Amino acid sequence: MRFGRNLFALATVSALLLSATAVAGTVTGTVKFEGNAPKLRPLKMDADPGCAKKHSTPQMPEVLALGDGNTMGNIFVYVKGVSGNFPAPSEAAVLDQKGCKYVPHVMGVMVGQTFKVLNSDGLLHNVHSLPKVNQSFNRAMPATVTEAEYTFDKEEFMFKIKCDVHPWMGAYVGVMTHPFFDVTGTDGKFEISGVPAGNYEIEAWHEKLGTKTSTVTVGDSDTQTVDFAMSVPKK
Ligand SMILES: [Cu+2]
Repeated sequence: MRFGRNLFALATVSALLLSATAVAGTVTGTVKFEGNAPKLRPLKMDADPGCAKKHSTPQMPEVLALGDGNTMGNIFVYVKGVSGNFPAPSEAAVLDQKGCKYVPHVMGVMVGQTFKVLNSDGLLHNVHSLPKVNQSFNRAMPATVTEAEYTFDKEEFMFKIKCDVHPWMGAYVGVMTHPFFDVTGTDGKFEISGVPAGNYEIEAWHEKLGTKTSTVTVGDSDTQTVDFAMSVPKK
C-alpha cells in the first residue's frame, strides 16, 4: 500500500511539473510574396575576381528570396511584447562571409549572446555594423583572419551590417531580449516554440517591404498558425 501511495504521489508531482513546462505554445506559419515579383539583376561580383571565381552561376540579390508558389525567405518573424527574463544562449549566433555573401542574410541574436563573424572565403572582407543603439564595429578581416567576436548589450531591432570591400554584401541583424524569433527560409516557413501563453502581436519584417502584424492567442501547449503576405507598398 505504502508503495502504491508513493507512486501516486510521484505521478502527481510529474503531472504538476508537466503542466508547469507546458504553459507555452508554438507559433508557426508561412510568408508569401503577393503580386508580380520584380526582376532583379545578378550581383556584380566581377568587381572582385576572387568573389566571381567562387560561383559558377549568377548570384541574385538576397532581398528577394522566393520559393515555389512565391513563398518568401529572409523574413524576420518575432513575438512582440514578451515580458520576463530570458537568458542568452551559451552558443554563439554565427554570421559567415561565404562566397562573398553574408550567410545568413537576416538573423537574430540575443542581448549578451556572442555574435561570431566568420570569414570562410580566404579573401579580404571588412565587416562594418551600422547600429543606432549599440556600439558599431568596423573591422578588416584579411584572408588570415577567420573569426571575430562581438556582443550587443542593448535591444535593437534590425540594423545593417555591410562590407566595405564588396558593396553588394549586406546582412540585417535584430538584437532581441527574448528567444521568440525566427527567420524564414525560401519555403517561407517559420516556427517559434516555447512562447509563454498569452495574447501577442506577431510581426513579420522585410528589409524593403516593411512589416506586417497579426494577433494571436497562445494557449497551453498548442500550436497557432499565422500566415503573412508581403507585397510592394502602393505609392
Ligand atoms: Cu566582403
